[in-house]
Amino acid sequence: MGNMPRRNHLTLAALALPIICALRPPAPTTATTCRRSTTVTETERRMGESATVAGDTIQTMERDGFAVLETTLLAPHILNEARDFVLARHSTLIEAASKRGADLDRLDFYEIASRNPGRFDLRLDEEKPAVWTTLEEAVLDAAYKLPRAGTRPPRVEYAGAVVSEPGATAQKLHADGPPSSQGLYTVFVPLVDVPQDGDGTAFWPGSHASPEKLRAAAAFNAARFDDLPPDFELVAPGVARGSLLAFDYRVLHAGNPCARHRPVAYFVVNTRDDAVDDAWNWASERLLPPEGE
Ligand SMILES: O=C(O)CCC(=O)C(=O)O
Repeated sequence: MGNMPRRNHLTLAALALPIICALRPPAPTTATTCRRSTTVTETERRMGESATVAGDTIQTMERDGFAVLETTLLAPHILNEARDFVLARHSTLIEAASKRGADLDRLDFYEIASRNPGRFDLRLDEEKPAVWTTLEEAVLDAAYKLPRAGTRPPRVEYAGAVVSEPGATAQKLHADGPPSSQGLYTVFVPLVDVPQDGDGTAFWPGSHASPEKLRAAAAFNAARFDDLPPDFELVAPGVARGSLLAFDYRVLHAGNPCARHRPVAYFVVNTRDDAVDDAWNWASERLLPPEGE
């Protein structure tokens, strides 16, 4: 879900996640899923965000490359609506792809792409329901806590959804962008609860800022196991529905295997001064007629 060619990202990865996990089990997460409750107004929250909370998030993001962010803006009925929309859209697209006889493990259409067997990326630029505005507001509000790479306020460049199906295999370790993509973030809005060390997203903490870790990830491709650094670990934070998971475009991560439907809305947040364009991430061939035709 980024502005840099995904197909290239995957070449960063070298080994399938199960092999990596077999080498060294994931370490316990340092992230928490505690909800923060507050009575301040939205403006106060944005402008006067407690220095401790914002400072903690900035430190965590800079150190680990990912953080669980709390928000009070996502009520259960909003999340239910978003979940139902994503699952319905996913099944419409899978049905259309199946009717065409497409290989579901390798979908590459304008509206949907397979990111690995059983894991689908849905493009939602034309099909966003009204409730998406609320999700975007929550993401933008939380984005004020992220480290910035430019002088402009954070903004959402792009939105979509990832759906993992029962039987989804582990993703390869990859980054959403190259080392030059500092200041870009993917923010996940899980539409179901995700347990710690469960079927969510696993990260290699600190890999966004480490040339050695990026090199080691590339070496996985060549199966040079000796190149795994001694501090190799994968951390899969628990994220309660209603919380957000933000990660640096550069951090190495992978979706864990999944035994249920796990829908996640996502937003690409830009804190740089230049714009990004995600168009290359998607094929031009459509499964369905464009909206309104
Ligand atoms: O499913 C996940 O948790 C991660 C998905 C992902 O990183 C991707 O599709 O590129």
